[in-house]
Amino acid sequence: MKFSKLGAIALSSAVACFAMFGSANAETLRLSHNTGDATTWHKGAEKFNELLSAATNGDLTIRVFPNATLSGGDQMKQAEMVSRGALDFVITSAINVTPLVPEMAVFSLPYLYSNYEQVDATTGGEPGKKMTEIMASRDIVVLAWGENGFREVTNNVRTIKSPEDMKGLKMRVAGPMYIDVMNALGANPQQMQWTETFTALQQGVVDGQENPIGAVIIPQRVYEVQKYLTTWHYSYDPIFIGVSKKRWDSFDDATKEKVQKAATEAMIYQKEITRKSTEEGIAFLREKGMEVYEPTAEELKAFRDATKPAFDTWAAKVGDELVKSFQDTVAGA
Ligand code: X2X
Repeated sequence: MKFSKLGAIALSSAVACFAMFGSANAETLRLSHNTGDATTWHKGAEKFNELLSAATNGDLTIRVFPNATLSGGDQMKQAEMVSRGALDFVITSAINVTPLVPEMAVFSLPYLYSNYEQVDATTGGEPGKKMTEIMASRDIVVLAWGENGFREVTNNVRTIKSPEDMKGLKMRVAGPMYIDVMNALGANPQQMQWTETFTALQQGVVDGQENPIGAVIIPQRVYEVQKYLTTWHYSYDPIFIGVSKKRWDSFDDATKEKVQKAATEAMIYQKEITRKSTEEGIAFLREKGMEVYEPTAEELKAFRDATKPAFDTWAAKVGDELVKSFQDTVAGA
């Protein structure tokens, strides 16, 4: 029988329908992160969605929720929600996971790293693999490492050139390890959600904060409420795309492969734009009126020495073996 005209119309409208609405299996998964929608974290998340939607012909899309809204604004709670399967995906940084997985503090131990080569040697090598295993044992599947970056200190009181300059400053910090670091420097640390920090700086509730230039300080316009920045590179903070084990186990092998590939590529992109923005960042911040101080090697050593007690406290919490594996890889990079 000849294919009827009516049949052809029915078929073409079915195709049109499919193109418009995707297949019957189309599913939207949720991704939470705890920075604003202009950051490189957010751009990385959107890239992940774009790549995954394309790879699955629209069967899987990711809805990105910035500012930790899905965990009621609590940036530390996101990891715990992913761990118990209440949230599909998360992009967050190491320090935010430490209440659940203390070992994650290894990355951000003060002055563990001096440069990106050392960072990449750990995230791309055995130490990164080991951390992925530890996270998987807490039901968070780390798909790829990205970058928050080297955290630099800003404040409204004075130029920071030495540990003495930190004395008495009221500093907003993200997590428990940074409280110990700030205490070692004689500052007055206060743990606060990132989403509340801009206002706190503006109103003088705190004098300063510390965050990476490219990923956070520039896109979240910290320069509008802070005068002094010192590039002390005291702590490196990676981010990652993580998926709940529950969700991951629900994917068939072909889907897992697509999710993995999209995450890997999205974080490569995110790292690239973060490093570029950081590189151009100091000039940009000076243009915006910030006073940027770049410490000498000797001045950096004074910060390193002063923060050693916090390093030791947290190295003990993380476990000597893990710390040593990071240090060995750093030394060989
Ligand atoms: O809260 C911060 O400082 C931020 C955005 O860098 C983290 O999530 C650790």
